[in-house]
Amino acid sequence: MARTAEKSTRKKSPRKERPASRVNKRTRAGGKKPIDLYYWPTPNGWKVTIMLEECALPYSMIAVDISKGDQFKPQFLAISPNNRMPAIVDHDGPGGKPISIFESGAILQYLGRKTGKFYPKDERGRVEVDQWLFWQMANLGPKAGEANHFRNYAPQRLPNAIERFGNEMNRIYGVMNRRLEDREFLAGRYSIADIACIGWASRAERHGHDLSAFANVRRWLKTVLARPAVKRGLAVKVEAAFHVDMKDPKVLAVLFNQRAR
Ligand SMILES: N[C@@H](CCC(=O)N[C@@H](CS)C(=O)NCC(=O)O)C(=O)O
Repeated sequence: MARTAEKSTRKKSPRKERPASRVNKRTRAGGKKPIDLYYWPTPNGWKVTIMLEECALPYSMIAVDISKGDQFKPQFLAISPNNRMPAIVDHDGPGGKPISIFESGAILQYLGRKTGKFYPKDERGRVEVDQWLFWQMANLGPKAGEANHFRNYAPQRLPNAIERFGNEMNRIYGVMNRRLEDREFLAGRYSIADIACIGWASRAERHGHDLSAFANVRRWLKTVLARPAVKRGLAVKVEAAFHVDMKDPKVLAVLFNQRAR
């Protein structure tokens, strides 16, 4: 099982999760530095914690407090120029040299290639996975984000936006439900395409999306949530995230008033 530790991009952040020193001991003993994971506990972050746990790769978690603007710090932007987490640095990248990666889909593909797990090597199998991974990246994730925004955080209630993204979520879960009609997982076998969807689907009801009409999605969700690595991935917490007040104007300004800098 992989160990996690919270580092922080802020200098004096409290470290309530497992301390980095435990990871460093392991590093000295194992000879390899753990992967640095830049993370905040959200569905996009969980894609990577789940994959790291599934692959039993050691990693060191570095909290990116997106409610306070850590995502705009130069040292983070050097790794993730789109000012979004997750991102990773693999110190044991190609040629034994470090590599940094942003965009959760690219991270999943990289880790799949690196470990040979949850990402088929044959072209047909890989195309199956890629289609559903990109489907998640372009549909389930962004549309759920907008649906959540207009339902829960927008300063004005905009019925048309709420309806538009609510309908999209219904359409998207309908697509997923049909796909899962005659197969256990999105690309046949459990893969990074499933891993990309878990965090979103696990929060669907909480975000106000009704899954009752989508029996195949619910069956799939039950199966994936029963996996021990999925449980561990979803349980990677950051203490500071519990104290974010989504009504605080400063937090709303950081998250929802972004323009080119
Ligand atoms: N397409 C990106 C999306 C990542 C993303 O939207 N991350 C959010 C949290 S779930 C974030 O970092 N937000 C910071 C911000 O909005 O400034 C990926 O999949 O990696």
